[in-house]
Amino acid sequence: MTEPADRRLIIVSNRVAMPRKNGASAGGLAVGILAALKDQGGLWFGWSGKLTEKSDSDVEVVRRDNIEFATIALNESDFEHYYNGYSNRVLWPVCHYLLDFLHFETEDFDAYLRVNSLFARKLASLLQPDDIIWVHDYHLIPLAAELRNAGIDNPIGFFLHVPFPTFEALRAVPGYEYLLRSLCAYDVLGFHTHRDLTAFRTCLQEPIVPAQINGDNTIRVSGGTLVADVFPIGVDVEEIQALSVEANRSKSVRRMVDSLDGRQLIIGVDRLDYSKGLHQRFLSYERLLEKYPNTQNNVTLMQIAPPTRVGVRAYDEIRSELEQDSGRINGRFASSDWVPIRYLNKGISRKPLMGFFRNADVGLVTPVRDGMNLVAKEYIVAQDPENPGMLVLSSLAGAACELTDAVIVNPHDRDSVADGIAMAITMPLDERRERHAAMLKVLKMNDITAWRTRFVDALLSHREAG
Ligand code: ADQ
Repeated sequence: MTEPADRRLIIVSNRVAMPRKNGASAGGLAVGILAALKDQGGLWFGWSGKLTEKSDSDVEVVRRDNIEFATIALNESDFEHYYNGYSNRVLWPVCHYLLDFLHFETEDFDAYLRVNSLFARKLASLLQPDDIIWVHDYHLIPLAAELRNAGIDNPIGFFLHVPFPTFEALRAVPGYEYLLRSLCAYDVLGFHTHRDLTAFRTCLQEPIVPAQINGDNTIRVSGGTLVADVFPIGVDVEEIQALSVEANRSKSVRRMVDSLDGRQLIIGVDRLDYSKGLHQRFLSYERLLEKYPNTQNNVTLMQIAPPTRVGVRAYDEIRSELEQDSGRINGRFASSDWVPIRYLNKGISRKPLMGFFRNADVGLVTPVRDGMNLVAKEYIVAQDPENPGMLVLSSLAGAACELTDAVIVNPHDRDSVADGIAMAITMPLDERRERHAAMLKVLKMNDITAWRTRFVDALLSHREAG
């Protein structure tokens, strides 16, 4: 067999994110993929971010160091229906168990199929026989089946960055039977946690997808055998540690620290998304200020949340809701020299971000549901091990399965979150050090390289065995 390092790794995702000069990329998938491709190199295929009136567009290929970026433009109307429609108004809310946000239109599903078939056609023209194909996320579930139809026999794996819903939630999705069958066309399926894997397995039911689930993580379906396993995504530990130390000396980070005037800093960093529990987070912070009056004028919450999916109504609404929340809480508690919430509605570059993490006494990560949550992991890695801050983490984030030494809270319970923050800001140094060391150990063992190599190895060994 050709060694994995000699075989070209092809990553496919909805959007290809070219590395930016300042390193700002507010999206876990892009951050994870770029870090995973950095060592091994390869080709990253997907949408360029450009829209066109044409139904077809040529592939543009650009090389940066050891990575080739191959992109296509998408038809404007197809994009609206495939991306904003079926992907983000159906699959995203259901995968996050937020069924109230589900909005289905047949034309959205049709466009989802059309775009997947376009992706397969364009990608097929770039492939070589030894390539290993790794498809990412819910936008591209039908891609393997489309590639197989086009005669592609290469190993194809799929990684889901969001949670996999239980059957009772999944069956609310029009087209779910088709999605399940499509998933079974992959050689390897990867999930963040055992909960997701179990949920997927329980969806394989007669008569939709008759399957035999074996003890070794293989599943026998009518078309053959696939592997479904847990591959929790990690972070680039060395890079984050180096950036956070470097950033700590930078002017922008020093200015931010000076402006706190000795107050403790609580930091939240999320894409502006209803799954991230930002409204509930602001209310929990308000609860902290009420319940623990000595925190008034002694803590500052800095929430960084750049808008995403602009134009999708639910996303526009959450933005104005948060503006109202922060305005009201600041109006209620602010004094002439203190503002309780600093709310930044924009992305910031990676380096100062890691510096902000290092100087924050609390990392507040309270999604109402999250596949993993890389911010939680980045926050831990960016800490000074001699005097680390403490992570307050939602039990509903995938990261809570690994980061069991964080202060775990229920994001729907304001008292639970407020008490968790109070506990974190008063935690003795010894306990903080111990908890931090335990979490860092887990993150070092399963860093971004381990994630990539485990997945690619699983893909290759499954094909060898088959
Ligand atoms: P996301 O939902 O985008 O990812 P997350 O895992 O937290 O969430 O990743 C966000 C990334 O973007 C982090 O690297 C963070 O530092 C960066 N980021 C966020 N806000 C930023 C800002 N304001 N400025 C700069 N950078 C910002 C999806 C899933 C997650 C899963 C990841 C990876 O929803 O559950 O963990 O993919 O699989």
